[in-house]
Amino acid sequence: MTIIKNVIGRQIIDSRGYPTVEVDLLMENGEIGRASVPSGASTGTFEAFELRDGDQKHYNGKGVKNAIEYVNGEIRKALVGMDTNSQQTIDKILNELDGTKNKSRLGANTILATSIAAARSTSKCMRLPLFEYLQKTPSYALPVPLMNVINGGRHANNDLDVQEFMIVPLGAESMHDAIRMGCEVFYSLKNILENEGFSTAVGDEGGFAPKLKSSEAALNLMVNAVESSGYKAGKDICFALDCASTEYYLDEIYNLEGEDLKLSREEKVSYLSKLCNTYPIVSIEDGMAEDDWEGWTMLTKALGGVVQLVGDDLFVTNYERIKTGINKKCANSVLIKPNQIGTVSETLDAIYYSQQNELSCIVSHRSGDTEDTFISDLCVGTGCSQIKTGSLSRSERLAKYNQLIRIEEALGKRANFLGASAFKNFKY
Ligand code: 2PG
Ligand code: MG
Repeated sequence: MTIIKNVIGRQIIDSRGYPTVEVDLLMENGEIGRASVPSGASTGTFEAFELRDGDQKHYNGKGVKNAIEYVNGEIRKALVGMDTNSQQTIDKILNELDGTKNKSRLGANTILATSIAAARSTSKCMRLPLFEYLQKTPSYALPVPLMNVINGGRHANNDLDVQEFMIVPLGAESMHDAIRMGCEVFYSLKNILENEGFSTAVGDEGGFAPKLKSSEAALNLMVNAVESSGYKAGKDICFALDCASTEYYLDEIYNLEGEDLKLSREEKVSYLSKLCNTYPIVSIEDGMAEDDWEGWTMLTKALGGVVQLVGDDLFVTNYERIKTGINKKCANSVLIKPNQIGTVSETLDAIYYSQQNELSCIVSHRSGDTEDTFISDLCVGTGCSQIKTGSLSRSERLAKYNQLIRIEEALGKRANFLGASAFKNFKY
């Protein structure tokens, strides 16, 4: 029932206009499982390898024709006739075919697209919704969304050093209610920006990208937007940041050019503590750089009891790095990006290992993304308490929110929107 008849790879275009890999698995019973993969801009050094052609005459070197050749050649040969029923077996075959530690021969993009296509085809053949197929134990938890309404860093053409300023509608009653609240704040923020003479053009993740100079300026606008939508900042809606600190860390100094600040790791901890004391911030991602373990330990000691501290570039969805983080008492939460590690099975391993060790998990998109909604099903299926999938504009972001609305509808009365309980281990 779950036997692969054919494997077809093609080059499609992501939300930044860059090529990416899409794979169709055609099953013996006529079902098709399709998947396409995203791509980051502020990537961590320790992420699995993304294969690009490097041919400058073709999409400025960003093409993925070699990846597609692997799908239509080696991978097709290895997978046709295989049963996708065991995701682990499929992923093992793909990893063995690649033969490297960081998927540098076939590319994590090539492998992940195939791996997700296998999960999707199996769920279709089994007539199960994808989130249910991915479940280890029944979970009806719907995640709190972290919605990136102001874009900075590598995702926007402005001076904001912090990459993402997110609203967290933890006071909502349901997923669709959280999305409505997010949209309403997004409209208010647009009005405020217009009235104050700022641009309302959006960045890579669909949040506004005004030419602001400091984190405080962005957070002040967010407080205004929340309150003018009729919500209480700190009660109905809290805030989250992705500092993407690796991007401006050099020689043990955090260089916040937009704010004209050069901070030591101690000063960076104080900078973040001050923001947390002034604004209702419940979560800070990559507050320190990927190789500044000492800074991470320091930050966790200072804020770990009250704020969710999320490792993205630090952990790169990699079991080994998460384990190191636990030993060094760094962070208390893990960002989960399937393309950082490159297969569905290894993504599930990272999630379950983190959950067993009481680290919260946030499933995340990438700044270059497609209409694929796998992460929404992954998040619900694994009971991760939060999802990060951009702002309330740009269809590649909304596709994930819309899928969560459908999942909530399918679950009906069983659906349990986590709300504030997602942050129960922290100050909130
Ligand atoms: C991040 C991501 C997604 P990118 O840093 O968390 O928001 O950005 O995909 O560019 O790495
Ligand atoms: Mg990040």
